Amino acid sequence: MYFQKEIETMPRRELEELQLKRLKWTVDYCYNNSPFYHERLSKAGVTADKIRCLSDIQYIPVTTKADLRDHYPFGMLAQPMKNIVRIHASSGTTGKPTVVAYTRNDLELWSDCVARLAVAAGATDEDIVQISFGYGMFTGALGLHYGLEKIGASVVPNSSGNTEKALMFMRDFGTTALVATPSYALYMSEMAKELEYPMSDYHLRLGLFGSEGCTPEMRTQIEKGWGLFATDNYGMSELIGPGVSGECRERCGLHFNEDYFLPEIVDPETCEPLEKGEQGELLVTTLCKEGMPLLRYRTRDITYLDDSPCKCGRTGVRMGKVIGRSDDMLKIRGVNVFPSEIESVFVGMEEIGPHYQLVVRREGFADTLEVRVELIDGGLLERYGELEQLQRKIEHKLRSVLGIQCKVSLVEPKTLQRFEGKANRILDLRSKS
Ligand code: DLL
Repeated sequence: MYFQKEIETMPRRELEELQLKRLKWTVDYCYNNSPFYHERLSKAGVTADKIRCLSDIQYIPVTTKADLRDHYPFGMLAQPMKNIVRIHASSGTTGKPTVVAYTRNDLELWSDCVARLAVAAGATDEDIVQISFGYGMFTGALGLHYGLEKIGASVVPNSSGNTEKALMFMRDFGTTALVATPSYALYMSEMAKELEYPMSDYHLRLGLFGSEGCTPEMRTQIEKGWGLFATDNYGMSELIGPGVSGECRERCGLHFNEDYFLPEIVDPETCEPLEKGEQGELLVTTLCKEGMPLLRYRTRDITYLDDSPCKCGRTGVRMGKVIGRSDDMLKIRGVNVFPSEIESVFVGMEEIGPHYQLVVRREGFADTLEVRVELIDGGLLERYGELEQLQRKIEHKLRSVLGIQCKVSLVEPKTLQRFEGKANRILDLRSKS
């Protein structure tokens, strides 16, 4: 099932022609409508005429989050405020948030993108979908909301928080699909099990999860907990919000909405393009956006692209799971560590659950990493021999994957923090020591 079959299954050559036409349009549009890009492009000597093929995109300078911050709040806009119909902001925790503004056409293309990923994941107009992202400046909730309404699903704008009430609606409404971060979906299933209602009172069959990464193990746990089929979708506020890419039922990568977003993979240090299929930082150029177009935006997300055919028939290039962010990457004793590498160590270990926390300290001149992991069975804490054996096993595995020594602390079930939005599992105490 497709939402816009013609676009979603467009032969790649045709799609690339369309991208080139739209890239030229965007460069021209930015030059003429955005004072920020007018200056950038003039300095770089780039006009639409200089773009003769897609790889000519390399002539265009990259745009960074710092550019957005420096022009906070509206300095990146390419339309007067009277044409802007919605404003969102990123969910960052430090400094000024980054702002994104939409024209009416932008909202239309946004909901099309989300509708595509929802249909690709298996959502239909028969679904009752509960949105458990926080409504507000965050793009997640309203993004999914309008996309799902567009396909005719019954949308329940429940928001995040007040989990017991959300679970009550789920039981009473017969909710069939859940929109949330994977960590919140997991937390909700834990809570559902603690309530007096049997799990047969819930009817979830589909999960549209995104906004943060999720290991295969965690996904399995969410699927088992709810008895649903989980899919992943990716996006970021600056680019539009959710709807940049999403998984189909084959779940072998996230199909990019390439008619609207042009992806590139570059070396995060040099911004030089990498070979096809290589892992690096994702840069994205918006191809039709009017309110706040972005040229070669540095997402900081590390992933790869795969344009091999997909069984579902969609031709949009597939993006691998985000393995981490080049700026959220932890640097410990000179070694780059991505939380997802640590998670991969936990996969297949029955004794531990998916909840963990990383504590980084500075002791003397050296950084130390403590990995706190929740046990499934708290009884193990009494069985010292077994506990120590497990701890050693994890430490050993971490050492071989990360190349550094770290300390593992196994803690009681349900003692680590749970999250209603994106999980924040890193506690970096280095600046405080
Ligand atoms: O998280 C937009 C979104 C909302 C996407 C709902 C999907 C669903 P921001 O708050 O600006 O926007 O955060 C963007 O979150 O650069 C990634 O690092 C991370 N991220 C988003 N989706 C995924 C995903 C929204 N599926 C940042 N897997 C991005 C891994 C993700 N990381």
